[in-house]
Amino acid sequence: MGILFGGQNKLMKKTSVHQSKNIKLNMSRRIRRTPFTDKVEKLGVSDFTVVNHMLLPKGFRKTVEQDYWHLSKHVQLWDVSCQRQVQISGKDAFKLIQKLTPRPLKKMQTGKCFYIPILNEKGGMINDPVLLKLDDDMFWISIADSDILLWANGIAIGLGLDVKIKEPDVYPLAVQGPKSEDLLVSIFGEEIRKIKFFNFRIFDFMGTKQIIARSGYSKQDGFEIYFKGFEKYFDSKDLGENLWDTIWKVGKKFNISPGCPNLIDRIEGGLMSYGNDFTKENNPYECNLEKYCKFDDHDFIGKKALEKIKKSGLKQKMRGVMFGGKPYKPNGKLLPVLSLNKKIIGRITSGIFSPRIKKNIGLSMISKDYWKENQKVLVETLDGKLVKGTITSLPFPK
Ligand code: THG
Repeated sequence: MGILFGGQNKLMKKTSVHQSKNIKLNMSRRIRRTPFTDKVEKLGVSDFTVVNHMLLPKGFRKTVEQDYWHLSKHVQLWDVSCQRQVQISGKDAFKLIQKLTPRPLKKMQTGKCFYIPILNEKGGMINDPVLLKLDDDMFWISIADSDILLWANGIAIGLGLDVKIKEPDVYPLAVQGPKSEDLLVSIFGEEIRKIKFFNFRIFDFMGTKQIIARSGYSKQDGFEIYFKGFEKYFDSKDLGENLWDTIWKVGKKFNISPGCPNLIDRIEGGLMSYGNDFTKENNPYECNLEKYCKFDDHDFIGKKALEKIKKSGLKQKMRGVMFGGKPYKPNGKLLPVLSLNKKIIGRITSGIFSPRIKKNIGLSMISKDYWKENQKVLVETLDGKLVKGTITSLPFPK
């Protein structure tokens, strides 16, 4: 079990502390606000979390379920500025980025977004960002919650590469949901419809160039505006608030609401969260990311280790678990998953009741002998009861 669930056992004891109500997080300069934080506060944000040392709204005084139905029918505006960009430019920019990931990038064209694993030298996942190619010598890495700025800088120094690395003045704003396309067409014109999934185009906003991609941390249709501040003309907060207000005003006729990545939608869609569902203790195969790991073509950090892992085989893999019992309200505790003869075979790292599937659903690394679809399992719920469960593939079946 030590190998299987390294790191997570220790976590289990501590997590109940995270649930303590009435204890406030002390805000300081290290917990960065975004150009949109004032806006989400005015709209009644009820909780924040911190990602990449920056505030991320977690709720708006509605239930996750109300928010889920709204997202699936209308349009929402999310402050996902915490998806920080690591900008890598210069003569060796491509060389450095290709060194960071097992996914081949040779054929990547300007205007494309690629989901890429980033590994350490042991083949462990240290991030799963979206990479944007802005030009042959200019890339943004749109990171999950770990410090890739430092990692990339260290590697560039170590290899003596000719690159510039910085965190630009960019704050992604997600417009998600089935009405997001019509909403953005009303502001930026018909060209919005031409953006294909995981591609971006450049649009004008008040005389500034803004990147808009068709992407987002949701399985509904949606866009991400990589809002960029231009100090030359405005303070980035003024321009950002202007953009927010423009979307909000036009959004009214599309029934817009403020939102944030939705846990039900994310789990149903099988979108994993770095630091929650997987960590550096996990390799990309365990995370079902084998399609982004190619060996023939280039050298990358973690390559040797990954080859070894591939040869020796896997002990566990990320799976969906559907389970009964009372509608599960997540509280930070990891629910044990057991075989029918009561051996621990996994722990649910993200779980919630799905009103569409009408069952509890969760994500869990599952040990080898049990990870097949339709495998019957048991899940230990918060009150210590064992309930019946089934292993599913990801995303959860429609
Ligand atoms: N958007 C942007 N940056 C991000 C996220 C995001 N950085 C952090 C985090 N989210 C990265 N994680 C993911 C995980 C999955 C997806 C996007 C970001 C995703 N995957 C598609 C899927 O699984 O269907 C397709 C991937 C592909 O085709 O390459 O959308 O949300 N800017």
